[in-house]
Amino acid sequence: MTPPKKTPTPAPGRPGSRPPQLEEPTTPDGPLPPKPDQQGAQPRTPTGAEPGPEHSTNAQQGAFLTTSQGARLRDTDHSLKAGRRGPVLLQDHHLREKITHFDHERIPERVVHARGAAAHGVFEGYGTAEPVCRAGFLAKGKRTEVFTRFSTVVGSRGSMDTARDTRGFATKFYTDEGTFDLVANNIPVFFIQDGIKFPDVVHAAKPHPDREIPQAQSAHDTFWDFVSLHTEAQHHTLWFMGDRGIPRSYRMMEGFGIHTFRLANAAGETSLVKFHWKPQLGVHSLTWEEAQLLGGNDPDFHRRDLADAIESGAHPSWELGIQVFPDDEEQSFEGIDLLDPTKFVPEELAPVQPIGRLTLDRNPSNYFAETEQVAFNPGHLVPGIDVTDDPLLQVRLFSYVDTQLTRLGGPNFAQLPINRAHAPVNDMLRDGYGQQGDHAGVAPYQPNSLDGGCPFMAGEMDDAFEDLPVRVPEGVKERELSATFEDHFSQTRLFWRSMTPVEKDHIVDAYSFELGKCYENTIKERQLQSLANIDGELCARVASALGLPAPEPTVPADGPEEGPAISAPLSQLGGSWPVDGRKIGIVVDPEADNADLPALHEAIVAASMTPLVIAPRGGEVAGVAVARTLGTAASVEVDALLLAGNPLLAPDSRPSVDPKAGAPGNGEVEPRVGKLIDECWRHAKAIGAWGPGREALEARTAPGGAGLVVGEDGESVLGEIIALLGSHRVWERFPAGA
Ligand code: HDE
Repeated sequence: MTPPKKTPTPAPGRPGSRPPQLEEPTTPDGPLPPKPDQQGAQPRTPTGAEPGPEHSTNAQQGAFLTTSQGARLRDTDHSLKAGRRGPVLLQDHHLREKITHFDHERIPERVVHARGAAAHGVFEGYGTAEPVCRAGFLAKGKRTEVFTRFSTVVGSRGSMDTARDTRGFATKFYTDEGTFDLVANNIPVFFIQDGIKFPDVVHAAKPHPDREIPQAQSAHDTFWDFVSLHTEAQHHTLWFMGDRGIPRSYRMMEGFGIHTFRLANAAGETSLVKFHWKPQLGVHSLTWEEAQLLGGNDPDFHRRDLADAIESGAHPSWELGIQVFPDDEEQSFEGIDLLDPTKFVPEELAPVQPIGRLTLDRNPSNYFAETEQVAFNPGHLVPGIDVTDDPLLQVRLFSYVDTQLTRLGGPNFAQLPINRAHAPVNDMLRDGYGQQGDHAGVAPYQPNSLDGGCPFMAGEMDDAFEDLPVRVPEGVKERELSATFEDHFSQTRLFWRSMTPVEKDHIVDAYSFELGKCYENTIKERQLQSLANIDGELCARVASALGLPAPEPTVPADGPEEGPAISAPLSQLGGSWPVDGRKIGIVVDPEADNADLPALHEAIVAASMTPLVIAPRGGEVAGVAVARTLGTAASVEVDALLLAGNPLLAPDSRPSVDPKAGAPGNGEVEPRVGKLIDECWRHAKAIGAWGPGREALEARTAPGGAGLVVGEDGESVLGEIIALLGSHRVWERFPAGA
């Protein structure tokens, strides 16, 4: 028999053959060192800023593409075939490995809080918590690495950032004594009082099960059906019908632990506390129209805002504070049941005492590895911090690990780099899917003698976590809540009454929109009954918008029995705040004299803000890069607008732009510039103008209108614009004013 003939190997470089062989830079003996970009230098950041410090050591080692077993590859573009035009061979390991892995790239999204954005940072303790808490990370000057993930609740992973919703604010503190997770929201009260109802409220808020619409919305029948049937949900709902449901930025949100927690000091004395995050930049929101426009214009608005701010060096920061209450048997304070998560404690009754500062200063280098795989759990506690019997918190203590077992594919997700404790871990947990550890020893059980008794139990002096010896209240087993949970309206009323006129207008508009999107009149009528029980004026205004009669209240319209009639910190208006990370649009006319533009650009950067130069076409104007053309610019992207020129005031001499935009005659404002001005005016943003920009401003706005700054040059206008930005918006421009 003659052996079969070998198919001749095609010569390198011939058309249709394998690509030419790459020349090896070195012939290494050991594993190749990581490439510069694998050591963390990522030149791929949008602004070319300095990259994050490290990548996981077990990813992307060496300079060559390899299989997952480390065999170097010469071709990843062609499958192995029986002849160039023949079938693909099953023996092609690289092909099968590449496709199989790809087939399994997606993991289940979070059942709630699926859409999020996160950042690394540092927490520095003030030492002021020492009298009530022994946790080491709160000690004066102690710095602890953290990872914070912000999220919407209802929408799925690809939904828009600016939906009206509650926001998650979860922080992982990698402390020396183990990881502490503060898994908080941007609203201090919750929909339900007992965790057993969580699936109900979430099913009601998620898209309808038949058509799977609407996405990331509460403006639909099932949500309002649930809310109107469960009066305990009214308080939380009012908060997110308010401006807090559409934050301007994750950087400008408060955070609340909601539940009451129990702290213990070094002497073992306990206190009850509520955790608060206070943003250095103040609490600010979008207008509803901005939120809706952004949904189409930039669905990633909050994600982009956080990453851009951190990358530009405007590192967002929050103060952590606590309200402290005595830990007595009642577990209530000034008539407020501290175990009821639908209640908050007004700051007038218990001031928020600062205990440390969080600063987010580094963007994740890989979204999936970090932001998607991070696993928070309110049960991750450290010595000195413990839970209470809040029936919502108690259920959460079960839910997080349970969901993560499915979401992260098994019980070893604590070994993922983002979830690894920074304290030494010696847990005797073994095996399971995705096990990363190569554990030594033969005795992962206690007690043992074969591993020398290791690991040891901590002694009294070894700073171990301690379950605080709290008295359990006596009673019989029953499916009931305490009678002190029954009042659902008085704090809801307190919130409404604490709003300024303009905030009340926004709330009325929000209810009118949301209920107006419902089909069932019975649901609207039932919700109006709850609004009547909150406040007559609120009910009458929403009823009028819906064209329905306003019902009479069925409960007395009292405020809370104790405490203030109005709580000032609930309103977002007032005060002046830093403008770090704000975006300033500058409309320029490339044909005009733009000699001052570089200096203006620099002045904006020096004020920790980002300038966006807007011109008819891309390229540069006076050496400054055009960030947006008139085709890509959107008013909702900027916090203030500067008009240095109006690009098409004299269209005859200008390069042609989109003909659909219309052709303005001499003296007319270019339509897209006009739209920018109109929207900024409507959204109560500061607008400044000089030179030919003044004509555009005067043509589109009321002369002498609030928040309009006209000057000789950009720099003089900028100063006033920054002052106006400090209060976020020109509130007087809304009909109700401040
Ligand atoms: Fe959550 N929640 N939750 N939650 N929650 C989750 O855990 C749950 C509640 C909060 O960025 C899930 O890993 C129950 C209150 C945040 O990864 C899940 C109840 C507060 C995040 C879960 C609540 C929160 C979650 C989904 C009622 C504010 C996002 C994925 C008893 C104090 C964390 C996951 C992140 C995520 C359950 C109520 C905050 C299913 C059962 C109240 C910020 O385990």
